[in-house]
Amino acid sequence: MPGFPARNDPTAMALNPTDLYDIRSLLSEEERMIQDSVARFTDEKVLPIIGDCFDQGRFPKELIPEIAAMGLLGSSLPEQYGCAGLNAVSYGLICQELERGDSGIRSFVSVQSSLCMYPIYAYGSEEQRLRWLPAMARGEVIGCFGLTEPHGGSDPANMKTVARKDGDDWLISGAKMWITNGNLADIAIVWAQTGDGIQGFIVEKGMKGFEAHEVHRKMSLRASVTSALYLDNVRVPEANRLPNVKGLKGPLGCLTQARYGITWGPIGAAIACYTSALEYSKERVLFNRPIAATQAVQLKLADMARRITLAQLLSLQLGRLKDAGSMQPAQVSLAKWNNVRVALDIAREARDILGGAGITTEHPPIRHALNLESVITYEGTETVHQLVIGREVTGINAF
Ligand code: TGC
Ligand code: FAD
Repeated sequence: MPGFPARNDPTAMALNPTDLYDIRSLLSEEERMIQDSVARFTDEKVLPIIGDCFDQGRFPKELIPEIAAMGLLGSSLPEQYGCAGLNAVSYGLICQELERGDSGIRSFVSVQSSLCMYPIYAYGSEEQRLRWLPAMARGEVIGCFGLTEPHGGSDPANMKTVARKDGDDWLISGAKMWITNGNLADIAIVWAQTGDGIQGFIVEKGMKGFEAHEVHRKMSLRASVTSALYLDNVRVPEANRLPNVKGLKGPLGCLTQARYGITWGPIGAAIACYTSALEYSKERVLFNRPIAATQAVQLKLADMARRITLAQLLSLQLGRLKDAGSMQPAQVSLAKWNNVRVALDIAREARDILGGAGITTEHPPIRHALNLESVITYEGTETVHQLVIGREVTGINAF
């Protein structure tokens, strides 16, 4: 900074402000390549339009073909279903780089990949996999996931949606609320009570009695489609029931996949906010010095860098555990809780460093802060994840 003393030791190699621990060196060459290509996509295709999309309340669906062509839909599923067969760390890096653009873009990919393609892959018949997965990987069929209901999402065991057997078919009735991609989707994975536990069904757009209504007036995730789903005696053939799972562990198993990705995504949002505040603070001159030269602002920036570094290490270790096949749901809960909280706090602090300029979508922090208000609620609220950890360490269920 001209006119201001720099580091004490000018010969020391400068660290990368967004990767103080050189965590990138822990990635394989393939993982780095994937991160770089998604980062380029975010820089070139997402960032130039996303502020306007957020202002207009519009999901940029024109990006879907390129997202699909890059192999980002169902990226961890096997190549025999038209997917990229990447490891868990690569999926995490994809989420991180997409959410550096906007949580809405990462949400779209999370839902398609972890909440729709994953259950078809993990719980579906071979016929269902072959019918849906390749087309979903190509982005030609879009999915959504209906678990939450209007009376309370934290306790899905208490769902009211029912599926009754009627000859060779099922009749499904109920309502689902806050469903990402709802009005975009060609199919919905709908979870319903049956006489034999909770089961999953592939409900297709156009089936009689099935409607999606978009949620308006959102102040968060404005560049994402959120809907209510209504099912009034929708006739669904037995061929659309996911045959290989029964009980709440079905939907919760999908959530573990999606929550894993969500531990990474908000790191991207946090990096975007921190970088924005860092750059702004070096330019903004008050009381005859850049605000970056004040101790108060440096404390905030240093704390952001610390928290981002810890979140990165947490997700990377989680990813390595997942790739080794030993990741536990409670470990995912801890990282989802920590990393979303870190990102939300960083977004709010970055917004503050930008002063009045921080309240417009010309700069990313307010958009990320508003988005992260959803991210901290969906896929299990912060409280739910805290109680999962509480249950894990005490052995007592406090829900
Ligand atoms: P509980 O008795 O704990 O478990 C019932 C069965 O499920 C198994 N299980 C899990 N399996 C896989 N992954 C997990 N995370 C699991 N957690 C539990 C468990 O072993 C048991 O299996 P079994 O064989 O013994 O029957 O169930 P509970 O009723 O006590 O509930 C626990 C609680 C509160 C943690 C759970 O209900 C919960 O996670 N609630 C939050 C619901 C939630 O997260 N909803 C998210 C909806 S989808 C969404 O938000 C998408 S946003 C996407 C986007 O836009 O990016
Ligand atoms: P509630 O469950 O009613 O919770 C209200 C409050 O009570 C929260 O603060 C909660 O932490 C607290 N609480 C709950 N239990 C306890 C307890 N035992 N002790 C103390 N406090 C407690 N769902 C889907 O199925 N599919 C989707 O695609 C999807 N996308 C979403 C997109 C957006 C933008 C949003 C906002 C939500 C989405 N959801 C989706 C729903 C989301 O998962 C739920 O909002 C979430 O699970 C919480 O449910 P709820 O909103 O009904 O809140």
